[in-house]
Amino acid sequence: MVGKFFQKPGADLQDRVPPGQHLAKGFPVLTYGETPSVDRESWELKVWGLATPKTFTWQDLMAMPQHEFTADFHCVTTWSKLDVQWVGVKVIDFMQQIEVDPAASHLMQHCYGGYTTNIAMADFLREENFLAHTLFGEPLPADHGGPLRLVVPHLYAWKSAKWINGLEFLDRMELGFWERNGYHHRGEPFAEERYSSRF
Ligand SMILES: Nc1nc2c(c(=O)[nH]1)N[C@H]1C(S)=C(S)[C@@H](COP(=O)(O)O)O[C@H]1N2
Ligand SMILES: [Mo]
Repeated sequence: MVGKFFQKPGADLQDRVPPGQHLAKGFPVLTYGETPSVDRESWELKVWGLATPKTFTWQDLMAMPQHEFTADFHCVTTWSKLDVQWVGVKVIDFMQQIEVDPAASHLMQHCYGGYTTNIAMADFLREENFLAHTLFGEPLPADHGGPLRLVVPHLYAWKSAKWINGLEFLDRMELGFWERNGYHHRGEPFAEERYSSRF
């Protein structure tokens, strides 16, 4: 898929672009279904399952430490975008605000609109993961997941839930939307974990 909107990475960038990926010139939008419309005033993020249930409002999120992040973004449909600039809250800082049962090994990300995606605790609790509300200096546009999305740079971007509104802590792996439809349960781009071997 090399053409007007994609280019092959130059030699200098090759170690940053996973196998089988091409650089996108813009920042494509990839959504299954409609873009939900959620305003910051009514937005909520809930945690449940193997965690003490708690609901966060926009104000709660803004009171947490804010950081700038620059991260590469890899969609399994073979486009990557390098150096995406975000502002948001580190997952590890967010986790300070909740109480999770030590038996929790996995979680399910839930979204406005019904999308889900699973992730192991070890992949979720990484220093470089964050909840983003700003993209290239502007409020995160609705089609990119605004008001708030998760960003997990070390996995394919289908693990980065847009319009996130729930974290369900689990003591086993359950499969989310794309994972039930043939995609890999983990999705590490440099290992090309694209599809599930069960299909
Ligand atoms: N809620 C929700 N989150 C989602 C998706 C989706 O369809 N719904 N698509 C995923 C996929 S496949 C990708 S590649 C990225 C795309 O993010 P973008 O549209 O900001 O480029 O979001 C991920 N998060
Ligand atoms: Mo994707």
